Amino acid sequence: MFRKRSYSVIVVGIFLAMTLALLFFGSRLFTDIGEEAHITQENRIVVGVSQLGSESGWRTANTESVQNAFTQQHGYFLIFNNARQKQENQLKAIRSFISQRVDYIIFSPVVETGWETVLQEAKQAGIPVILMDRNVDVEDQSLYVTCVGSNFVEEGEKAGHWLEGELVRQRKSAQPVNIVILTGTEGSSSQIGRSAGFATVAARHANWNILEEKCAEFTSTKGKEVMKGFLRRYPNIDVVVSQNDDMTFGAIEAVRESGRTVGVDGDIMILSFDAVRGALNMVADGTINVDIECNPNQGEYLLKVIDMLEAGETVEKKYYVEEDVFTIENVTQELLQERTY
Ligand code: GYE
Repeated sequence: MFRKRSYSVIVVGIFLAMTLALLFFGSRLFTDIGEEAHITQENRIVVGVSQLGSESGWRTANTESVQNAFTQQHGYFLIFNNARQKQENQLKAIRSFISQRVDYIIFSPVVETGWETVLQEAKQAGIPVILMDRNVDVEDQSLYVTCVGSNFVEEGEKAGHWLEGELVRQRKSAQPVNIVILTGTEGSSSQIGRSAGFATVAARHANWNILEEKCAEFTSTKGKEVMKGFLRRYPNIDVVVSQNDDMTFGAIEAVRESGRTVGVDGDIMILSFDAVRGALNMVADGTINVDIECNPNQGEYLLKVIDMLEAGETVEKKYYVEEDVFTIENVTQELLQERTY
């Protein structure tokens, strides 16, 4: 009898505990996730950032810049998502930001097309969208407020202009020059712009033979693989244009393994983009001929833009970050030491 009673007390106890747990956690579950975000961050500005991936050193620096900008001390609550190179993941992240009713959506679009519907949804929800790094190709420009990033066409032209000057300097501007191009993620603003910019300069030179242009996805592994293919197909490459430093690192390995040399005193000229510290070291020692800088420190620019929007000011449709061109002449020890990425 005694035993039976204690057994039923335990059963009732467990039942009560489970009911209480259900009530507590259930109510939390049914709370709108958005409200939860709004409760936890009180007066802070809630920013949802969809980063496209972590394919390169540049991207890592860009992510750090954003995370250092949208901090609690600066008055922000940051919801960060890494899309791992997939547009569908970015679409999911943006939709979740909308349902969480964030104050701003910031994203770096992996490619330019395919954003209309989701941007329309953000607009209907009244959430301003700011593009970072890359751009979108949409007819309705009101679908985003502004874009903070680089002038990729100009970067491509800078590479072309540098090559023009260098060939004159080497008294080679009249002889055939064989060029291969490693391009970044197909359909991304950085790929489209850099290709177009370089192509306009190349079109002015009948002696520039572009042997092949091939996508290596902005990664070192792919850069090496694609470069190996180029070297197999073309025995007489003079110039490699590589649309980011990571691909350049891979390409240099491939050239060296083939028994040829690179850089200022080498067989093959290397033109790169980004100018991360590892690459600048290679500019300083003559391995890379020129590096067209692409500035990943966009966090501070984004902070300024949001400050303006919060103050009710009108913002420009595009803000370009400051960028330089580096060769062995202007990469100083001081610059290398100061470089944070
Ligand atoms: O050059 C590359 C990165 O869009 C500017 O993307 C960016 C490019 C950058 O992965 O390294």
